[in-house]
Amino acid sequence: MTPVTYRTLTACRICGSTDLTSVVDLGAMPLANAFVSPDRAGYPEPRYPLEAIRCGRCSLMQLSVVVRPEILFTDYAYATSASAPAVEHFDALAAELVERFVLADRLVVEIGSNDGVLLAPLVARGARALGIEPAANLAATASARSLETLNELFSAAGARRIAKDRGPARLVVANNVLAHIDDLGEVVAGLDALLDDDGVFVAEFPYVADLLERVEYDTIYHEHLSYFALAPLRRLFGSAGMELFDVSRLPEHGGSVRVYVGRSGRREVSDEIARLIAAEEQSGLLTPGPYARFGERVRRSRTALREMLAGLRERGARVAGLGATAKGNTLLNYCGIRPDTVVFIADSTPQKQGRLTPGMRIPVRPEGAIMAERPQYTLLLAWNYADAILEKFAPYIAEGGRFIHPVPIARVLP
Ligand code: JHZ
Repeated sequence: MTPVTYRTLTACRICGSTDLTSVVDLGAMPLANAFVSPDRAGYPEPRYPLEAIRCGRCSLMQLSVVVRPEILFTDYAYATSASAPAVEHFDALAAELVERFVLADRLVVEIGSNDGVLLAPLVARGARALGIEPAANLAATASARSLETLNELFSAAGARRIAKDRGPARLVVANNVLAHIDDLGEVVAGLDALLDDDGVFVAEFPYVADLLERVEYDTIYHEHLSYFALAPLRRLFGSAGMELFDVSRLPEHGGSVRVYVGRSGRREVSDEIARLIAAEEQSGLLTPGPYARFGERVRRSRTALREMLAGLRERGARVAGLGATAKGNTLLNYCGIRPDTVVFIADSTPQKQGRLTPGMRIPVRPEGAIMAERPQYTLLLAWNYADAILEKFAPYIAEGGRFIHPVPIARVLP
């Protein structure tokens, strides 16, 4: 019997409606973080449908299929600490959370704690931080840094066990994780079991309004099951006796939102919640319009990038890439960009180096390869870090090197 690797969505993950319509179909794609070791290069890799759909009732954009989390997350190539700006971001977040929610000596649980990038500054500031991380390689990295990490997927049963063993948590935090979880009801039940009466849940996730506006179609991949606006999330927590009490917009990952959630009625609710939801309503984000236009804008973006790269090839220019990102793999596969066009991709993550990108099979090399080889152009696959990367690669730019920023429409930097 063939093992079940994915399921097709039949109803909206938040409101249960079966009124689901296609937003954009990116075709059959390999998994965005499934980097291939060279000895496996001769073997084809599994592909899964990659299509975003929209719920006609609550407007949640989501994927039409759910790949089993064990396939995606047991061994995970993305290590947050490989990106210096992310380390700074989470250090600042730890400082804010410890001060605002008085976390010294309190239990803080992080869902999807990766290599401990947030656990470390939380512990340094006196919190009792515990990570939950399904990837064995990352949980081991964090544990080696003396950051206590449970190697498992977050579940309501696991949350009850933690609360029983260690007492309730003052804070549960989940960054770039909510979008990855199929059963959001299970998350809410876990939070209910784990948080103390005044406990807070803080989550960051890419904001669908920014994704649509800036044509960040490459951030669509199998790990990202949901593309949240605030309105559907308010509905999710509201149905479980919890409420959003604060929100902020962030520049991270092309535009993100950070929400603060507590038990209903326990904390003063910021006007920002109503303001952002009103903005979502006024901009049409909760209507079909922006989603219907998105597909055409994605196809135009692909054409512009392909034409730019074809022109460079004709002129004999050498092009490399920077950032062997998950989104880069959506972009490369959707645009059909192969090693004859982008000869290698440089990346600071040791686990990605020496491997080939999924699907297009472009070799990943250490970051130093850009300065050593000096390709005339470098495709910026980690465009979310454009400022930091342009600064870091100032010597490359000074010698005539240029970056290509691929979305919304390919352009050359600086
Ligand atoms: P980055 C990840 O997506 C995966 P990715 C995940 N599923 C998710 O939800 C999103 O983040 C939000 C490298 N790099 O952050 C390091 C350099 O080489 O854009 C990383 O491999 N030099 C959890 O993979 C990659 O680029 C540098 O100077 O799309 C960045 O990956 C910098 C700054 C980064 O996320």
